[in-house]
Amino acid sequence: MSATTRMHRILFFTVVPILWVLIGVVMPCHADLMLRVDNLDTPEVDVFVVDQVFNLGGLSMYSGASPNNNTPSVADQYIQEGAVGFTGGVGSFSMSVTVGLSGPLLGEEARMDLFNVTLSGGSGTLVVELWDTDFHSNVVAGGQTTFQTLVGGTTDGLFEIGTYADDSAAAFGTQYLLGGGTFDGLADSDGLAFAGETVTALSSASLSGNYALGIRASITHTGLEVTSFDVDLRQVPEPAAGLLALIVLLVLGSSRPRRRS
Ligand SMILES: [Ca+2]
Ligand SMILES: [Ca+2]
Repeated sequence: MSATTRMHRILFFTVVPILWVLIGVVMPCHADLMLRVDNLDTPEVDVFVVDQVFNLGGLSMYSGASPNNNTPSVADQYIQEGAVGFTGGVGSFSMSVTVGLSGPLLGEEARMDLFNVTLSGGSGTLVVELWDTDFHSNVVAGGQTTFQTLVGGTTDGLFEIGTYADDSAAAFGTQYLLGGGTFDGLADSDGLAFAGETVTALSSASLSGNYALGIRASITHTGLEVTSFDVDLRQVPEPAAGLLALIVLLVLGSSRPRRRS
């Protein structure tokens, strides 16, 4: 067997199984993505959108969760799996545009993004939530799963944001607070620009296997006011790429044909 053939065999039997394990660690299952928009001054949740539920008359075909007595009240705006949206007025909030993204559209790793711009004609609080209940972590015992929350935007009112993980993979389960903040633009007559970044790690004892991620934003206005924001929540990749590169270098080094002296 030539040195080159031996090197190829070593690479195949060493690196391929490692790649297989690493890909399994970061790959979530089919996403179950939900968007809620609720004016707290009106009874019940006002808007509930479930990804890929386009025909509200055919709900018997939908086998996913319908928590807290919510049934989809507005059809999914986007044909892409992993994108949900709502555009319209909700009570004193005369216009609100929301787009929520997750997998598979946002890739194979756990990641969600919530974008919103809301205009009010009066006082009230609007709660906008994006949840995905079907992420998966194969974190080993003693390991941890790390999440990053990025938030930015502008507000004339009071803006509060929280990102959450739930180990039982329940939608609207706020078991672990991952990040967020409170940004108060009420005192500023000309509004407030804000930004924040939070990194949180959960141990394998707290989070493993199937889990849910959620973004919950609360917008409080007192008149003709505008708030806009974007929140990006993602599972930070473990240092697998660096580890893999090191393993490949070691294998290549050990299988390199030796020069004759
Ligand atoms: Ca309501
Ligand atoms: Ca969709």
